[in-house]
Parts: sequence; structure tokens; C-alpha cells
Amino acid sequence: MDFRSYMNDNIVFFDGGIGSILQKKDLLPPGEYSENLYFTNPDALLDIHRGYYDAGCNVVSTCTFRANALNFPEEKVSEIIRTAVHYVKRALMESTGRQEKFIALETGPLGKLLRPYGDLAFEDAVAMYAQIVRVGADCGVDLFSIETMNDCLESKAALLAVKENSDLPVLVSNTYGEDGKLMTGASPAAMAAMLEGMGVDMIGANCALGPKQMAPVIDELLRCASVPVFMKPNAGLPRSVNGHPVYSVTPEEYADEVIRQIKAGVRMAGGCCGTDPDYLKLMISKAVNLKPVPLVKKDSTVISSYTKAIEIGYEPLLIGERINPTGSKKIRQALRSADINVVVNEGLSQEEQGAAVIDVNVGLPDINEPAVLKEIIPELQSVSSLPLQIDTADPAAMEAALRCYNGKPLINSVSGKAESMAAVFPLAKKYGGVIVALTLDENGIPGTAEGRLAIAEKILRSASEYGIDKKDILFDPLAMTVSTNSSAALTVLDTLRLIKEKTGCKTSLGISNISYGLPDRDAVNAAFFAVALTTGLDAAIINPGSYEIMKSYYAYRVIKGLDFLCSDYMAFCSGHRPAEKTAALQNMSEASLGRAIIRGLKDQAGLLAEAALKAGTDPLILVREEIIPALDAVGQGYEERTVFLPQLLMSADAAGCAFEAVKRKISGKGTPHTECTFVLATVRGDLHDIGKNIVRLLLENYGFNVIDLGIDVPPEKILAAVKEHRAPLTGLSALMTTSIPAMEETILLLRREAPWCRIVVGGAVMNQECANEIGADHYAKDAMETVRYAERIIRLNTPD
Ligand code: B1M
Repeated sequence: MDFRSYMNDNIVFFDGGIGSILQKKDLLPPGEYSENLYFTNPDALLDIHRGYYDAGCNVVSTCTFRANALNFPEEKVSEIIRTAVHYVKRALMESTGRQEKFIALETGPLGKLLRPYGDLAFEDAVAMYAQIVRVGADCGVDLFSIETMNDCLESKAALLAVKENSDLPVLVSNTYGEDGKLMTGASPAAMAAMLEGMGVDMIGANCALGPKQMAPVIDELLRCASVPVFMKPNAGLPRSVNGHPVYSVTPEEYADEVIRQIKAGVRMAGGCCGTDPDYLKLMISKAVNLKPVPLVKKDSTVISSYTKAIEIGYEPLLIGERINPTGSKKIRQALRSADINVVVNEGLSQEEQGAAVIDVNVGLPDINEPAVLKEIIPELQSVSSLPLQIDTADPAAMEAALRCYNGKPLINSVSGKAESMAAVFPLAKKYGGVIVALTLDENGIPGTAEGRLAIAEKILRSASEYGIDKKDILFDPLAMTVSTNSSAALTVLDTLRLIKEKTGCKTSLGISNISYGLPDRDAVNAAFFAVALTTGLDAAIINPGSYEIMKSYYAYRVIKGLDFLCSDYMAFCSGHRPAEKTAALQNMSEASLGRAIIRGLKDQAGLLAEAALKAGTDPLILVREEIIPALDAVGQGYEERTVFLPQLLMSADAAGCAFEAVKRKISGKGTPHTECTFVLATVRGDLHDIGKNIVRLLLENYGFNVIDLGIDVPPEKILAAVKEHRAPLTGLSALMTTSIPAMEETILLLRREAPWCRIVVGGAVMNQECANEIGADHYAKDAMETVRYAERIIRLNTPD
């Protein structure tokens, strides 16, 4: 039986942990890849694989989590996969259980962040996964298991690689933190929207959490996903006992919690770190009489960005229209001169004005639309977590954009023309998305609501032939201008009503067209928008900068009971932006350095810092009053989980650009008065260096010879530098609570081996009390304080 048929009618049991068993048996020294054991100790892995089949598991996966071209040479990757499949096949043959048995090829994250957060190109990631998939398919595996994925875009790259290189079933499993989000911020609903849109066979979660903590993630997946949901929790979180990880959840507790979830609808269960065949055996024995809960197809129309999913239909969805060269000289010029910053800023200001989705249209006859979309979409997504609407009539541009889009976008648009449907539907099927369908065809736009409905029905029939569900179609009944046809608005409203009634589909409408040729267009647009909303409009393409439109919107929400205590309406009327999430942005102008840093706008941050310095702002005041507060705001957002790692990275880069400007301004301006050497480092395990770099800059300006050892510096390296230069002063920086032990270790080592050296510590996590506890000579709250202390020490050491 093939895996798809089996999973449709049965609860499937997957295997459990491998690495943790190897660690327990002391077979996996720290730093060693378990994949290597297929060559050095294959029996160890064979025993584990066989143990899982014997425990009653249906699926056993290869131990190939890290077998990718970033960790091994390409030929070695292929060799590992072939060897791994060989041993799992052997385990299957030698095992005693009589259940249906399958072999999964397991793959995990490549180990680098994708662009724009890291330096790995999306297509390179797809190519690396593709190699894995081709070898796996060639070896005869039954399915692919993409596991422990902590980033949305990388999950997409891996799934795309499977889809493009094989027809075998594919499962995607993400790793959520205790806050129920991926490392880069995605919610389970966002993952379900994107992965299901791309045709995943099963969706689930594994690792990081025990079965109890994983339950809310699984509940959310069950609520959103139409495909089967699975879970592979850890046996709790490990504690270190005598150098060995010990897991807290017993087989009994694990089995009971997993069984509870199977009864709630989970269709496949397995384990991750800390579990072993005993856990699985017990769980499977308890599940023996359970029947799979029937799958319920979800009818919601959902789009997503890399962090969040938005269900269309609850609240009117505002789509910002302003990234469009038609009617905008600014955007036309920016596109022609390849000035991406202008386009990105237009997107951000629409977000700040209350748009929930940003439409992206770059269609100009003289530009390379696919190339420009490929550049703009990641840039926009790196600074905004709103979903995008990809707006193009060029299928090649649409594909380029859909491929790199991080999430499930709106696709604008398809029409009832055969050629349009033949071009757009295959792309939507492959990459996922909610398609905006225009009610026009080869014969133009019908003048009646019935005529437009007939086109809508034709579009639905064609979509279903491509396997596209009607929940993924949003109809646009096409607003025409009332100045040339006085019944134009009424026809659109009738069509809107009819389409909703007859097809049950959601609707979208470009609002501004209605007023073309009239004076005071905003007033007409706002009135039309309000009537359309009352008629049942679900999404509108509007200008969020229009006060009249936004007033209509907020007033409508008040009347419909969508605005609790009318607070959004009141905030809007008092000039605030209700949609604003980062409170610090409320009082910042569009052209402020703080906003550029919080938003992660690198080029702009550099330019603004330069301009402020040119205008006479003191460099250190700029650092203290603009750069640091902006970073603090981002840090606070990160702590409160309103800002996620990608945004933190972008903000850090933007601060870095501003800081470069400061550095250019003040370098060399100080008056050297000593040749004293100062060894400076961010301690082991800590990668933060913005603060340390400021300390370095200031010290150098005061004439110190700074040996900057960089970030993540082990104690021994610091000691070596202190000894080599016989440095009288060392500065240690630490920004995380977890780096304090490394700081203490460094101080102990220096005290023992270089007792002449004074140690000053600093960084956001440090304070006087902590500095005393770990035995530092001095705590410096900022860079200037470091200089003052260093000067004092030099004076003390210098004979009069
Ligand atoms: Co992260 N980060 N970060 N981060 N980050 C913090 C520090 C955090 C407080 C954010 C939060 O949750 N609120 C938090 C630590 C929580 C904790 O342990 N208490 C945190 C975390 C958790 C993380 C990660 C684990 C996130 C993740 O991956 N899930 C990860 C850790 C990576 C690692 O280090 N292993 C991580 C990563 C990053 C980025 C790479 C994205 C980026 C760093 C980029 C870089 O440095 N090149 C980053 C950033 C930018 C921050 C925040 C937002 C800003 C830090 C900063 O540069 N501040 C930060 C939140 C915050 O602190 N508000 C946060 C501005 C800088 C000028 O201040 O460094 O304090 P500061 O320096 C001051 C003084 O302290 C003093 O002088 C400087 C100038 O006046 N000083 C010294 C500093 N060092 C000194 C040494 C001295 C003397 C004075 O001795 C000579």
C-alpha cells in the first residue's frame, strides 16, 4: 500500500528520537554528526531503526537531518542518503512487527539563515534540498519528512524542492517555541496557510517542546489545517545530569498526552529528542483501538505573511494601492531609477496608515518586471510583516514573485479569459495564494450583474479543473466610473450581492475608479466604500492615506460592533494610528533616524545619520538619543514578541549603518595622550557588538590602542591577547543573561594568569551588583564611562 492511501484511513505512527539515544549510549561525542555513524558504527543506527519498527511504528526515518551540501561535500550527501536508506530498509526487513511499514527520508534546516536575514540565496537553498530529494527518490523512499524547520521561507524552499523533483508524499514539521511561534515569528496558522497552499500532505510540529507544551500549537493546526496534522514532541526539555541530558517526561505521561491529541484529531504521532522505542511502544499500545478522527475541510479564505495569517471575511480587509506606477510619478521615477527605498517606504507608510495588505504593482513597459519584483518583494518583506498582493498581468513576473514570496499572498489577478486562466491557475496551484478574479472575459465587462456572475461561475469551473478550491478565489466585480455611467456603482453593488449569494465566495474591489473624472473624489470614494461594505464587500483596494476613506472604515467598524469600546475610531480621530504596533513609532516622523532603525531601513538610516551629523548634531548625542533608544524599542518589542528575529536583524543592520556614519565623523578627532593597550571583546557565546564597537571607537579617540577581539571570544583567546600585549586593561561586553557565566570564567582566568590586568565590564545585561559578584574591577554603564575609568587607571599607573 502506498503511504498516501494508508494515511487517509489510518492513524500513522512515526518513529522517535535518534540523537538523544546515541548521546545516552555515549556514541555521539559533542560536535560529531550522527550521519557519520552510518560509516563508523552502522549497527548502532540499524538497532535504533529496527527498534522503532519492532515497537510498532509505521514510519521510520533516515538519520539524515544534517546531510546537506552546507555540512558535507555534495557527493558525501548522496552517499550518506544512499547508505541511510539502505540501513532503514534492512531494519524494515529484519523487524518483527506486522504493521504497514514505510521509509521516510528525513531532512532538516540547512544551518544558515536565508536572505535577506542571512546570506543564503533562496534558489541555492532550493537547489540543495533538490539534490537530497532526487537521491532519496532514486533510492526508493516512500515519503519525505522535512523536520525541525524554524523558518517559514526555508520551509517553503524545502517543500518546493520536493514538489519540483518528486511526486512522493511530503510532510513538513516546524519547531515552535513556548510562545507558539517559530524562531522567525510564524504562527501555526501562517505555516498551515502557506504549506497547504503549496500542496503539503501533512503538517505538524516536532522538537523543542514536550507533549503538553506542544498542545496549543497542535490545537491551532487542527483548527486551521484541512490536511492531516501530526506531532512529534520531545520527552520534555533536557536537564544536564553528570554531563548527560536527562528528559523529564516519562513514557506514560508522553503516551497519555499524545493519545489525548489523537482523540482530538491528530492523525500521525511520533517522538523527537528524549523519546525512544519504549515511548513509542507504549503510546501505540494505548492507541490500538482508536479510529482516526475524520478530516474536516476548512472553508476559510486565508492569506499569510512570514509571521501571520489573515482570514478574509471577518473584518474588511484594507489593501494599500499606492505601490503602483499608474497614477504615481514618484513610484514611476523610483522604478526607473531602481530606487527600491522609495518603494519600500511607500509600503511602510501605508502599513502605518492602517493597510492590512500591500498591493505591489511595478508594471512599466520599460522595466524588467520579473527582476524588479524579485528584488522588491524580499526587501518589503524584510521590513514589513504584512501580507502582500502581487499585482501583475505578466505570468513570468507573477511566477518570479510567487516563488520568492514568504507566505501565501493575494494574487492580482486572473480574468475569465481562457488565456489568463491557463497562465494563472497553474502558478496558483504550485505556489499557493488567494486569487483575485476579475469578472471580465474575451467579450469585455458585461453591463449587467447577471453577466458578471456568469463569468464568475466560469472562472470557478475552470479553477476547480486545476484543483483550486473556491475558498481561494476572491471576486472583483469591477467598479467603473460613475461620471460616464450613472448606473455603474449600482451594477457593481448588485454583482457583489449576487456573487456572494450564488457562489459563497469572498469579494474584493478597487474603490478609487468609481470617482474618476469627478471633483472631490475622496468624498465619492468614501461613500461608495461605505455602501460596498454594507453590501458585504470583504476586501478593498484603497488609498490608506485618504482621510475620508479611513474615516469611513473606522466608522463602519464602530457601527458593525467590530471596534471594542470604539477605541480604534477614537485613536484615529485623535490623530493616532490604531494599526501601529511599535508604540515608539507613534511620535516619530517618517524621516526620523529612530523610525529608520526600528523599521530596519539600512540605507535611510545611514543617510539620516549623515545628514544629522552634517547639520551639527553631536555624534555621541546622536548615538545616545537616537540610535540606542531605537534599538531599545526594538529590543522591547522582541521581548514582548511583537518583533521577531528577522526584524531584530534588520534593525541591527540599520543601526550599524547609522553607526558607520558616526564612526566616519569622529574617527581621528581625539587627542592621543597615551599608547596604552586596551583589550576588548564580547564574551564567548554572545554575538552582540554594536555597544562594544561604540566603546572601541571612543577609546581609540582618546588615544588608547584597542585590540578588538570581536564577538563570541573564548576566555583563552582574551588571556592570550592580554599576555601578548601585557595589556593593563581589558573590557568585556555581554548583552545576554546567558553570557554572564562566560564573563565570569574569563575574569577568573585573567585573575589567575594575568593578575596585573584591570577588568572593566559592560553591556545591557550588566549592572554594578552583577559586576561585583563576578569579580570585575569596574562596571561601566556606557562608552564614556569606560574611557573615564581607563584614564583613571592610566593616571594611577603613570609615575608623576
Ligand atoms: Co539580541 N538580544 N539577540 N540581537 N538584541 C538583546 C540583547 C535582548 C535584550 C533583546 C530582548 O529580548 N529584549 C535579548 C537578551 C535577553 C537576555 O538575555 N537578557 C537578546 C536575544 C535573546 C538575542 C538572541 C538570542 C535572539 C535569538 O536568536 N533568538 C540572539 C543571540 C545571539 C547571540 O548573541 N548568541 C540575538 C541576536 C541579535 C542580533 C544579531 C539580531 C542583533 C545584534 C547585532 C550586533 O550586535 N551586531 C541583536 C540586537 C541588536 C539586540 C538589541 C535589540 C540591541 C542591542 C544593542 O546593540 N543595543 C538588544 C535589546 C537591547 O539591548 N535593548 C538585544 C545598543 C548598544 C549601543 O547598547 O550594547 O548595551 P549596549 O552598549 C552600551 C552599554 O551597555 C555599554 O556601552 C554601550 C554604549 O553606551 N557597553 C559597555 C556595552 N558593552 C560594553 C563593554 C564595556 C563597557 C561598556 O566594557 C569595556
